[in-house]
Amino acid sequence: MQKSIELVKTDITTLDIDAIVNAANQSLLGGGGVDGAIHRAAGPDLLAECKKIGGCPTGEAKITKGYNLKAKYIIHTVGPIWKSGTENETVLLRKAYTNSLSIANEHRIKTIAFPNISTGVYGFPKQLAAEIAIKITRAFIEKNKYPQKVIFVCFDEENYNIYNAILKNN
Ligand code: AR6
Repeated sequence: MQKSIELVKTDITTLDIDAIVNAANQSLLGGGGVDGAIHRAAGPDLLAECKKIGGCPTGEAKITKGYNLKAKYIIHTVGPIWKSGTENETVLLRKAYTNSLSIANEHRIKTIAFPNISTGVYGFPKQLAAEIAIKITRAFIEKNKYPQKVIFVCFDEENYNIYNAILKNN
């Protein structure tokens, strides 16, 4: 199957696809932003499953069911908190994308959507985060059978314009 990358501006919880990625925190017990939206839409059974997992280190990823979402799975990853740029932030963001994609590959997930990990409360510079997300994803889907389609979901205009420019220009 032809691999593809798409860009949309929407609420990630509304997507009817195999898996969505959550920009979680290390506790995996919910929070604000996209994490809060996903927990609200998936329902309380998600929190119960997350409690059993017992947390997730920064840069790692864990999979749960999607519960009330249309998406069958949720891949929870923890992006880095941007501090000064000298605390391994870029390495950790690359790991968050790579580990999420690896879980999708293991579970033979065909279609997956990513939010703009770390670019909200965690303060990672948006342009740099988008370059990392796109570069890692392009390389991964070229080398692996799954996922076959990756959707980058932007919630704010600024991120949407940044992704659009990068995806168009190379
Ligand atoms: N659909 C898609 N994207 C969204 C949605 C949504 N419904 N809501 C927000 N975004 P953030 P982080 C975008 O702050 O920076 C949480 O409290 C948002 O515009 O959700 O990784 C966690 O529990 C932004 O571009 O995640 C952690 O404590 C992007 O999602 C912490 O925030 C990420 O913003 C993680 O911070």
